[in-house]
Amino acid sequence: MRLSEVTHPNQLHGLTIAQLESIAREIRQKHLETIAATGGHLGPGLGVVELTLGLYQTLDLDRDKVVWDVGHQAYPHKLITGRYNRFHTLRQKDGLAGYLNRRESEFDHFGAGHASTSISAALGMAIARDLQGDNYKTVAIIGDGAMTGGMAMEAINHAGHLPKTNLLVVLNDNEMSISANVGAIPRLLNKMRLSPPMKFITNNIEDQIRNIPFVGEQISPEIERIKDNLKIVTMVPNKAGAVFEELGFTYLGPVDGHNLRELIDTFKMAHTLTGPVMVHVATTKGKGYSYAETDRVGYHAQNSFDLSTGKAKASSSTKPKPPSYSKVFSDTLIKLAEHDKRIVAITAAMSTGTGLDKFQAQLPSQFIDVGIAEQHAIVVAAGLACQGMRPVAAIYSTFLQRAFDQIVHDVCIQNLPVFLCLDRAGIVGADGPTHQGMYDIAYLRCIPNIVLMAPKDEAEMQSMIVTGLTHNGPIAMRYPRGNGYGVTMQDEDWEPLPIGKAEVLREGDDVLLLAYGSMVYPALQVAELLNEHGVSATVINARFAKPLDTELISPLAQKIGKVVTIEEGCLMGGFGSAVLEALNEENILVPVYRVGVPDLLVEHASPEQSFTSLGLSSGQICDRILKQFTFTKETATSI
Ligand SMILES: Cc1ncc(C[n+]2csc(CCOP(=O)(O)OP(=O)(O)O)c2C)c(N)n1
Repeated sequence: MRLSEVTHPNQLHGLTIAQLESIAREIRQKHLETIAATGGHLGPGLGVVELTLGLYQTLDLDRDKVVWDVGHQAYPHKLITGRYNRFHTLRQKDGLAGYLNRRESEFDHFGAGHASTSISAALGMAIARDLQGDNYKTVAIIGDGAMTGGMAMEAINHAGHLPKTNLLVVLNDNEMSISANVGAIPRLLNKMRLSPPMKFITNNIEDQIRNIPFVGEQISPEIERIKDNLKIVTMVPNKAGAVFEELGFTYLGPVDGHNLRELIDTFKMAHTLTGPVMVHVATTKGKGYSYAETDRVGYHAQNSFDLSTGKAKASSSTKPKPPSYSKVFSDTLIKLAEHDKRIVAITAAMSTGTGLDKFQAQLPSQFIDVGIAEQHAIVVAAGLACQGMRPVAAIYSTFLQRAFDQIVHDVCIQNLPVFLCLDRAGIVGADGPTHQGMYDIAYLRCIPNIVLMAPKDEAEMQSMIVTGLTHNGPIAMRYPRGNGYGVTMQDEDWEPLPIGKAEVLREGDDVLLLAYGSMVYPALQVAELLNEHGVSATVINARFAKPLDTELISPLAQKIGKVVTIEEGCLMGGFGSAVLEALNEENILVPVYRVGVPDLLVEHASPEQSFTSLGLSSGQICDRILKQFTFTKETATSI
C-alpha cells in the first residue's frame, strides 16, 4: 500500500511491519519535501513517524480518541488521516493548519498549539466515556518538553487518582524542548531512558514456535496468548518507571520509538491494562534527516529551505535586513545587565525565539529557563523582585495568557517591579489563532498598578527597556514578530521615557490619528495617503496604553473633533477602548473610529495576507477613514 492510498488510519490495520516501514519512508519524504517548500515544524514530526503508525495500527480511529500535545509534531497524523492530497497547502492561507484543529478533520479530536494540555483533555474524554457507558480508548501523546508544564503534572495527579479510568499516556521523549529540555523532570526522564529497555523475550519465543515446521501456523492464537502473558511478567517490574508507578500509572518502557515491532507490541499490551498507563517512548528528534538530527534546535522549525543542503533558500533581496525586535531586545538587555547584576532574564522554554539564547551564553548566572512554565516564570520573577532584583520575563504574548492570575495576584496586587516583555505581540502569521498575540493589551489593561507600553521602532524599544528597568512597579512592553525599520540606534546611554507621555509626530486639523506600537509607522503612511485626498491628520505615537496621555490627547480630540485609534490587537478592551473610556470619562463626545482586530479568530496566513484580510494595510485604513467620516470641502481646502 502506498501512502497516497491511505485515506483512513484504519487502513493500517493488518499491514506487515515491512509495509508500515515503507509507509514510514514515504511519510518522511513527503514531510521533508513539504516543509522545505512551505516552512514549518520539521524535527518534531520526523521523530514520531513510527510512533504514529505503530499506535494507529492498534487503535480503531472511528471510535478511539487521540490527543496530540501542542500538535506541531502531528504532520504524520495529518498524512494518514485523509489530508495527503492537501498537504502541500500546509500553513498557507486557506490551507491545512500547522496544528490540529477540530474543524479541519474528524480525526483531530482536540485542537492545540499551546503545550501541556493533552493529558487533561484526554482524561476529560475518558471520564466522559465512562459516564456515558461507552468503551473507546483515549490516548494523550505528550513530549518531554511539555511534561515540564504544570498542567501536565496536574493531570497526572488527577489521573493517578482514578485507578479505574482507562487512559493511555504516550510520552514522546526526544530529550528536547525547542532547546535542550531543562529541569529535574527531564533529568529523571533521561535516567529512565538510560535504564535497560523493555525486553521482548516474547517475540523470540513467537519466532521460535512459528519456525517449527507444520506447527507454527496451527497454534497461532495460542502463541498470542502466551506472548501477552509473558509480556506482563517482563514489562511491569521495570524499575525505571517507579516514580510513575507510585503516582498510580502502570509504566511501560523505555521503548525504542523507531522500532515498529516493539511499539506495536507495547501499545497492544497497554490496551489490555486497566487504569492510567504510561508508555515511555524514546525517539530522535529529526529522525531520518541528518541535518535535523545534528542540529535539533535549528530544525525544530524552519522557514523554507533547500532539501539537499539543509540551508535556508537565498533571499532575492541583497539589502541587509534590519534587526529583529527580539535581537534588539536581547542585545540591549545584555549591555545593561553586564553593568547591573540585579537584572535577571527569564524565559519559559523560548530562549531562541526571544533572543535570550545570546543572553544565556554571555551572562549564564543572570539567566533562568524555567521550562514550559509561564505561570511559574511570573511568580519566580515576583520573588526575585521582592529581594531587590530586576527580573525581566520575556514571554510571547500568546503564552503569557497562561499567567494571567500570577500577573494579577503575585505581581500587580503587590506592586512589584517585574518587567514583562511580550514578544510576538500582534499578528504572527502561519501559526494561526492559537499563536496570535491578540489579547495582551486587553488582558493587561484592566489590572491596577501595571504600566503598558509599546515602541514604534527598534530605537524606541531600547529607551523602553531602560524605562522598564527603572520603573518601580509592574510594567509591560509589547513588540511584534519580525524586524524593525532599520532606524539609527544608540549603542548605550539610553534614557528612560517619562511614563504615560505620548509623542506628536505630525500635525493636521481634520482628523486625529492615535497609534500604538507597531501601528505608528503605518499611521504616518495613512496620514500621507489622507493628505493626497486633501485631509490633514495629526498623528500621535501613544507610547503608553496605560496610563494614557490624556493631557495631550483630550484637548486635541476636542479641538479636531474626529478621532481614529490604530492598533495591532483585539478591539475589545484594547488601546482604542482605552481612548474611548478616557474621552467618555471627561465627557468629550467626539466620534472615535477604532481600527484593529475585530471579534474573530485570525486564521493562519502570511502576516501580510492577515493584515489585508483584516483591512489593516495603510491604504485600507485610509479608505476606511474616508468612508467613516465626511470631510467637508472647506475642511479639505483649509489645509
Ligand atoms: C504554553 C506554551 N509555551 C511555549 C510553547 C512553545 N513551544 C512549542 S513546542 C515547544 C517544545 C515542546 O517540546 P516537547 O513537548 O518535548 O515536543 P518536541 O518539540 O520535542 O516534539 C515549545 C516550548 C508552547 N507551544 N506552549
